[in-house]
Amino acid sequence: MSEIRLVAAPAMNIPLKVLVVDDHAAFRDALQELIEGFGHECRVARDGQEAWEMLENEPADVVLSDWQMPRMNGVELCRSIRKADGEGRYTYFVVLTGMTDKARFLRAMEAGADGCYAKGCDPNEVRAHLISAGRLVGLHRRAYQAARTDALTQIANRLRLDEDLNAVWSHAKRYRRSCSLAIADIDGFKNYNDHFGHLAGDDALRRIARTLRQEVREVDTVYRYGGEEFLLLLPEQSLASTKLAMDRVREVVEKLAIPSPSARGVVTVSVGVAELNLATDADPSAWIHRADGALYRAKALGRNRVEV
Ligand code: GH3
Ligand code: MG
Ligand code: MG
Ligand code: MG
Repeated sequence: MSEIRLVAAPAMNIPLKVLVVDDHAAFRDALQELIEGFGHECRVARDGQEAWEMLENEPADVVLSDWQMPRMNGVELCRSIRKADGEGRYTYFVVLTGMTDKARFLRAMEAGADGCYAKGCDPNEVRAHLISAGRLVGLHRRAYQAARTDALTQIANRLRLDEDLNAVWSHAKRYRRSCSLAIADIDGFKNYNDHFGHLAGDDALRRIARTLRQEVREVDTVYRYGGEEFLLLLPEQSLASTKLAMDRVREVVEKLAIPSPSARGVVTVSVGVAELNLATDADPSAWIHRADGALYRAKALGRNRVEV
């Protein structure tokens, strides 16, 4: 069984997007050259305000910032970044200052900095900051990913679904884009477990999850919705083409020929499909509810079929 590892490796060598912020041109350029020499991407900004505007267009993994600068100082920049850092992003922030008063170092840390050091261009010291940054940024990325992944099947989980549904919903509202949704439920799965045991059931779930993932487009997402229920989001896909796509998927699952105690002799799925309708769906759950209704009909009409 695959395990989700959150422990950071001793040294993270992931390439980082770095932003150096300093009103002193020579220092800025020297730092940039050094960082690029370590194999990271590095942009520069002349003050906090310029950095803030650059980060709005393209976030950075690491910011190395001077404290005293015109317009917006380093600690103000740090506070703004911390407010904007969403769940999916953590900006590692280091203040490099010419000031030597250690009480100030503490103030920078309290404002959200990950480190505050005397300004310098020592290659080993700069490299040390980047190792520390890579470790934390990597850890954050893995934790974020793990929180949105189903441990059994390694596909997207409910949390990811809730976030994506909200995103699809507002995108569709704003741009009048279409999207279809399918719910696939394994037929007679309780019986399967009772007959072959829970571990064999887990294997079947993993195989079906992998198959669904392989059979849809790159832009589609497959989620583990419930125990033996999978939800698929298919952007820009009409009801008719989703029905066709899911008919094919249903057939592929059947042809996996996973032996089953059911009358059909192999594991099958029933599928309900619904296209987003902004005129009638009050919220994403109304849309899911319609797909659920279609799934219920597929079950009632004999299973191993797709209904809309
Ligand atoms: P139907 O054709 O109407 O869908 O019948 P069903 O037996 O599939 O439906 P039911 O909802 O009664 O049973 C779902 C079963 O799925 C019961 C539960 O033990 C099994 N299940 C849910 N999650 C897991 C899991 O993580 N692993 C295993 N092995 N089984 C699971
Ligand atoms: Mg300065
Ligand atoms: Mg079910
Ligand atoms: Mg079922």
